[in-house]
This record gives sequence, structure tokens and C-alpha cells, in this order.
Amino acid sequence: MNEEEREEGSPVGRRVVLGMLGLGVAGVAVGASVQDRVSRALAPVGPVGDVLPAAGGFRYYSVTGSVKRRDAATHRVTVGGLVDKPQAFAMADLARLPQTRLERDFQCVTGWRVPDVEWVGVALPDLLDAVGVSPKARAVTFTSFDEVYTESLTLEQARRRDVLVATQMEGRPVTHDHGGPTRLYVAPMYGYKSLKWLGGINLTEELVPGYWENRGYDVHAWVGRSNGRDDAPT
Ligand SMILES: Nc1nc2c(c(=O)[nH]1)N[C@H]1C(S)=C(S)[C@@H](COP(=O)(O)O)O[C@H]1N2
Ligand SMILES: [Mo]
Repeated sequence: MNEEEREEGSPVGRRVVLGMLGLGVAGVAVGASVQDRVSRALAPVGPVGDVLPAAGGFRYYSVTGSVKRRDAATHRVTVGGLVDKPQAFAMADLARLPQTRLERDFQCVTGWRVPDVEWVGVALPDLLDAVGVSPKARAVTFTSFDEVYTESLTLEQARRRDVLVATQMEGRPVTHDHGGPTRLYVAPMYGYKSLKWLGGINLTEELVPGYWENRGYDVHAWVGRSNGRDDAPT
């Protein structure tokens, strides 16, 4: 895991979730060690825009205990729903589409941030053009092969060129821990939109809120302008 810190089951920070539920920490059966780790992880959080001083880097997040690895050779991303030509994209198919490179900060809603992360992949609008979006479609749902996590975007958001089906991170294939072989990367939004272990993309009429959105987080997760952070000091 190297510099990464495992925080299984604490995807956006337990304290934030507890706060939202109005529960005290004592009211939840959480092992002391887990609690300590989370507190430490959250301790350096400053106003939005601060860079974490800690050895930093990504924290590993998964709402499920362990996720079955997918071999890049057999992995497919299926695109279906309200499209003209549903298709299961192999890595080689994705590689044949135009490649987009982005270098952006990665920011979790709890406050940790990794500056200047390089991503390469297929911009979602290019993938959508490849299958042809039906005029009825208004939103996009993303499913993870962890079989639990989901995310969604409006069609307008999904057509942004800074939203990727990422296949590379920091110059290498996206690792399993970071959601490889394919992960969603939504540059302008908080990390929870960037669904890991992307297996399915579905065009829908209505927007279906994702995993954390069903637990109180904003569907439109613009960095600095959502989740009660609109008035955050700069
Ligand atoms: N499938 C899945 N995707 C996920 C999550 C998750 O728990 N499961 N956590 C999200 C959150 S809250 C963040 S901040 C980032 C963390 O990415 P990392 O684990 O690569 O650091 O992944 C996002 N995507
Ligand atoms: Mo997060």
C-alpha cells in the first residue's frame, strides 16, 4: 500500500457522517484504533484550499471490505441504457478512442487534497459520442464492480471534457487500490464522485443519486461550492 493509508469503511470520514446523522461517536460501535486513525486523518483539515502538511498523498477508500481484482485483459466497461449502440469496451477499445490528459488537484470532501495528479483516459463526451446518446437521456449512472458503490451525473455534467474514464494515473495504469483498470475521474467535483472500479455506465431519463448522496452528500459536488462549503473561508 506504500504511502497510502487504508481507511476501509470510512470513505468520507466517519466524523462527517456522524455529524450529519446527529449521532455521538459513543453511539456507534467503532473500534478505538479505527477511531484514532480517522481522527488523525481529519486532524490537519483546514479551510478548503489548504494543502495537507502530512506526508500526504491519497488515502485508500472503499465502502466494501475487499474488491475482486479485474484483469485488464478481460475487463470491460459496459455502456448501455438510453444509447443507440450499447457496447462493452475492452481496454484496447478505450485506447483506440481519443486520449485526454488532465493534471488537477484531487480533493476529498473531508479536506485532504493531493495536488497536481496526472490522469489519462477517455473524456466521457468522447465515449458518449461513440455509443450515441438518445435524445431522451438526461443523466448518467455509474456502477462499480465492487457491487456496492454507485455515482451519477447529469448529462450536461457528463459532457464536460474534464470528466474521464481514467485508465492511467501518474503515468501508469490505474492500480487496483485506486480503482483500476478503469475509474471515473470527475475533476471539478469532490473525490466521492470519482467512482472506483468502474464497470458500467448507464444513460437514464432521471438522475439516480449515488452511494454517498443517499447518505446526505450533495449530488452536485462542485469543489468549494457544495456540501455546506459555499461560505468556506479561502
Ligand atoms: N467504488 C468506490 N469508489 C470510490 C469510493 C469508494 O468507497 N468506493 N470512495 C470515494 C471517495 S470518498 C474518495 S475521496 C475517492 C478516494 O480515492 P482513492 O481511494 O483512490 O484515494 O474515491 C471515491 N470513489
Ligand atoms: Mo472522499
